[in-house]
Amino acid sequence: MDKEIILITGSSGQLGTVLAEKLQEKYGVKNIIATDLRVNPTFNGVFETLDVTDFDAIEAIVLKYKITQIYHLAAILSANGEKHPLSTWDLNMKTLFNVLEVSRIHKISKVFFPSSIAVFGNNVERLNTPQSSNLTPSTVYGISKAAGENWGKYYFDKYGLDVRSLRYPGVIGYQSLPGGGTTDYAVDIFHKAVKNENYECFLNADTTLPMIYMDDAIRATLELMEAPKDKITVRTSYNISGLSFNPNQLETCIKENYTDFKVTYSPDFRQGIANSWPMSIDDLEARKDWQWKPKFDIKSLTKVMLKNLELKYNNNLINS
Ligand code: AKB
Repeated sequence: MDKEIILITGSSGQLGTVLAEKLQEKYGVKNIIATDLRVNPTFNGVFETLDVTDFDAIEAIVLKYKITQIYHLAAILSANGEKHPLSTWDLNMKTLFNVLEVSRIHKISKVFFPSSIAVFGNNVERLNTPQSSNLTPSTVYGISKAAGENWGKYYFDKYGLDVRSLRYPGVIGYQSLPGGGTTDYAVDIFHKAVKNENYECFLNADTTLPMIYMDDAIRATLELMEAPKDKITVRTSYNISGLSFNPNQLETCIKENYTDFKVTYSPDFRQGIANSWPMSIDDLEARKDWQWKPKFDIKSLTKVMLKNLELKYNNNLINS
C-alpha cells in the first residue's frame, strides 16, 4: 500500500474526534492532518486551524502535507441548520465544493463525504427505508446532503474522483458531544443519568429513529473506504443501519442501572424534523457490497455508554 496522508475537516466534531484517533492508529500519527476552526484540547497529533470555506487555505494544506485522502466532516447539522437556513446551505455546499475541487485538481485518491438519514422526507416507507427512495428532505441540512451525494457521484462519473459516502443514522458515543442535531437527545440523556440529574427530552417518548453506536459508525466508515473500488456500486451514498429505538425504550434501559433517573418529555421544533425521518433503514446494498453488519444493540450500547461516562466524570475528564 502506498503511504496515505489523510486530511480530516471538522476533526473536533462528534465523529471527527473519534475518527481522527482511529485513523492515527491505522496510518500513523504523523500521517493524519486534523483540521477544524478550533482545536479539540484532548487531541494529540498534527492539527491545523482551517476554515474549509477558504479554498486557498485548504489547497495550501493539501500541498504542504502532500495529502492523498480527504475525510470531509465539517457541516452544520439538522437542528442548528434550521435556525439559519441560507447560511447553512452556503457553508455545507461551499465546503463540499472546495473539497471536491481541490481533490480533482490535486488528484486526491479518495474522498469521504458523510450523508445522513436527513436526506429522506415524508414520502418514503418509514420502516426499512430502501436505498433507492425518492429524496424529499425536510431540512436545509438534508437538502444539502442530498445535493452533496449527487455532486459526489457527478465528480466520480465526470472526473473519476473516488468519492464514497454513508447515510449516517444518529451517532451515539461517549468520547465527544454531538453538535446541533435532532438525534442529540440520545447522547445528552446518558450524561444527565450519570450526573444523577433529570432529563427533559425534546422529542416525544415514542419517536423511533435510526441510530448507530460510535464504534459501528467508525467501522462502517473504514470498511467503506477500504473496500475495493469495483465493489462500490452506490456512488451517491450508502444506507447503513445500526439499531432503532425511541426515547422511552432508552429511558427504560438506562433505568435498569439508574433506578431514580427521571425523564420528562417536552417536544420542540425538532419533533417535526424527527417525524419526517425514517424509523429504520434497509442497508441491503452495504451488506452486499462490503459486508456491512452492525454489532451494537440498545443493551450493549447502554452498558458501554454508562460505563465510560462514569469513568470520565469520576476522573474529572469531562466538565460537570
Ligand atoms: C442530526 O440529527 O442532524 C444528525 C444526523 C442524523 O444526520 N445526527
